[in-house]
Amino acid sequence: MTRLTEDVIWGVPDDRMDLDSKLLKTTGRTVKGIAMEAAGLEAEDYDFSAFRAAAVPVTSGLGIIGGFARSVAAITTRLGMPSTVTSRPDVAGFAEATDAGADIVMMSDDPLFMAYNTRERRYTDNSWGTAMGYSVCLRDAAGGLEGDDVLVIGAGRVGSWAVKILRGMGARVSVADIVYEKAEALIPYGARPCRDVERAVSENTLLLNAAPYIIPGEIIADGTIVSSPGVPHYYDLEGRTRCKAIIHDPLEIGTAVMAVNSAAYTIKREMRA
Ligand code: PYL
Repeated sequence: MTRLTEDVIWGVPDDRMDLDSKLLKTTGRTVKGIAMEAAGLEAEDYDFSAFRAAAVPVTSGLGIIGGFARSVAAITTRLGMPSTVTSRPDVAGFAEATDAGADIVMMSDDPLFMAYNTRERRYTDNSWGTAMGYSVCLRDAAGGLEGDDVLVIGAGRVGSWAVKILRGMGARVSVADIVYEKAEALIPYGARPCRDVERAVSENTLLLNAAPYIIPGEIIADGTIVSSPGVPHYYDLEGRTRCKAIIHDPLEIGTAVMAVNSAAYTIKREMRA
């Protein structure tokens, strides 16, 4: 998982990239719509105002990323969740969130970013959220994936989840990783490992790029749809010309999916009651 930097997420608090407009064009859904679909909430819309969210900065490991907690709180606010950033980090921040009655606590150290539902004592992690969100984006942009060939680039936590999720959507999944053994480890989940990523890219028009891999445009097939959570994110002019759609954001889709999925633990329990 590549660590974000302040300059990559600077525009998230004010929604500078206007992600909803971009996603509506390519997938027909807003961020919230993608998140609800990813969390298995059938409703067209949902009022999340009963879920109070708190983003807790965490100083462990490589420390706080400037603007990270503020970006997370802006994302949950855009979902309709009343959101705050705690004034203190770490355990004191978690205590502050708990005392304030937060229902969803968002916090990340270097290896794990979670949305913890305090009512259900369950969490959703960002790797799953990102993989699910970007798989839903690819499926919607492609008009369905049943029986279609999809190439997943990167067999890390996001790519590995994406392989399982895309297989669940009926896709025929190939996977490439700079460490071939990591791609091979996904064979039990029905994936076909590829040794030559450039050849695999040129032979596929549905890609999920979950690696810090900058794909040279000249190997991309015309009409390709790339669902691209990986950072750093860059497609050259040739790549942008050949692609039918390139779906990317640095943080929002994965964070929105995990927050909604975490709230859905409560929603689904109450539906069963
Ligand atoms: C969750 C992001 C998505 C991509 N890479 C992941 C990353 O950068 N993880 C580290 C996040 C550290 C946050 C820091 C803070 O500001 O609270 N501990």
